[in-house]
Amino acid sequence: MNDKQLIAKHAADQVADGMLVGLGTGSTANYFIEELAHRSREQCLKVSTVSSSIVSASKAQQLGLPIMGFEQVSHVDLYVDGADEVSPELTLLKGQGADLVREKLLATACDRFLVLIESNKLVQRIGQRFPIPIEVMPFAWQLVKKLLEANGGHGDLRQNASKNGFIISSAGNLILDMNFGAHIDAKTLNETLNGIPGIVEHGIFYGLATTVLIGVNGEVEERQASL
Ligand code: DER
Repeated sequence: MNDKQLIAKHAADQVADGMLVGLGTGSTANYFIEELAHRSREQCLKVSTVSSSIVSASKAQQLGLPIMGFEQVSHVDLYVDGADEVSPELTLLKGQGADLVREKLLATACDRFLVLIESNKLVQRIGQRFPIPIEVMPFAWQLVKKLLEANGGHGDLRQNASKNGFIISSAGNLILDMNFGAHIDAKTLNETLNGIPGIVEHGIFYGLATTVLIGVNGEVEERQASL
């Protein structure tokens, strides 16, 4: 069992009968979906799920997990997802998968947000390894980019995999990947981005994670947010 599988299993063990579980997106979230499906099959665990993306919804469906439509859900017990960076204060950077709107909705609506990472995702500051993904209304991208530049950012629209156009999020928006350097902290940047019109969502998840499970060489380290 690799570290991602190990933390995914650890997370699946925290799911209780009757829970509505939010499913994340990405390779680590995929392992969690497999482990959850395994428990529901082998231990008759009764859960329903809501998914942060079409990709994870179809994986859950293939594995026989009951899925609810996003519009049917008003409360989520537990949301389990990966992250691209995690700071010492448990601020996250997400958005490499370009499904920010559903991910942040689930992270905000849930009772508990369990984040699964390998230790290489730990950083000293948000933005250390990746630019900040910023999802913008397509018609607003140039105006938003100017406002972000005025706040010390530089970057551009994210290209699609074939590099012949721009990536479109599942909510139909464009993604600006912006670097802000070390001089602006995640709390301030979160507040700045929350206040710019035309931004639909962004990748800083500030004060949202409840617990981070870190896979390190076959061991699971657990960090709790201090609230
Ligand atoms: O898209 C995201 O926000 C996720 O954090 C995702 O990028 C993490 O994926 P991974 O588990 O494959 O690293």
